[in-house]
Amino acid sequence: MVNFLIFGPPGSGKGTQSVKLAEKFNLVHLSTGDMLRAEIATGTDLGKRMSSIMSKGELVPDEVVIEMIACKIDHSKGSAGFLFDGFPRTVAQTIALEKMLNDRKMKIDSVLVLEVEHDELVKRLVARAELSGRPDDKDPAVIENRIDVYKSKTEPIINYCRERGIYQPVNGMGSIEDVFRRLSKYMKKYL
Ligand code: B4P
Repeated sequence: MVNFLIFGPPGSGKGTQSVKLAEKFNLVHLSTGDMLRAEIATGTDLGKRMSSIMSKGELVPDEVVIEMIACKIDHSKGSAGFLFDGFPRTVAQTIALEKMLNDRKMKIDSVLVLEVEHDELVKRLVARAELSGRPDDKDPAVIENRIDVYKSKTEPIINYCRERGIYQPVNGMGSIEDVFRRLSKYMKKYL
């Protein structure tokens, strides 16, 4: 099994690319953002509690996403590996994921980090707001807060991964197809 993390600021294209990569390489795509939005859409107690946190652009508590992911890993069988999208988002989540995988005789093989300029991130999220109606895309102040939260809480994961030799920066600028080709090239080395 080969396991990848796709990583980058909000709007860097994690979700967009993960769908295409999971299909191409027969990976299970696990998006904590999608899982949380599904909880909100179906009106579960968890969804109700997480909705206000997400609409402000803050991160939901680590234990919530760690539990969701552990459950999904144990119920996903028969693929070439996992593609984690938007998880982990804190160093604590990264350590928990490593432990979860190690306990199951797996590991993180590569962390693909999409690098996109600030103005392009804002442009993409504002454009998505028109189509998705996502509350966290509608307000420019919330978009800026998400980018700040990424810098303070999520970016430190990069150093952690660099020390483990699993950090792979990828240029996330350009068309969806250009970025897809670049990511595919790195992933092919493992598959
Ligand atoms: P996520 O659902 O992970 O979403 P995201 O970071 O906003 O976006 P992503 O990078 O996936 O962008 P996308 O491909 O869609 O998180 C949402 C929220 O959930 C978080 O703020 C947090 O509250 C919560 N959450 C999720 N996981 C969590 C965790 N582990 N811990 C705590 N909280 C968590 O692309 C954006 C737009 O750009 C799309 O419209 C796309 O079409 C467009 N686009 C993509 N690539 C493009 C390209 N190359 N050119 C032009 N447009 C492009």
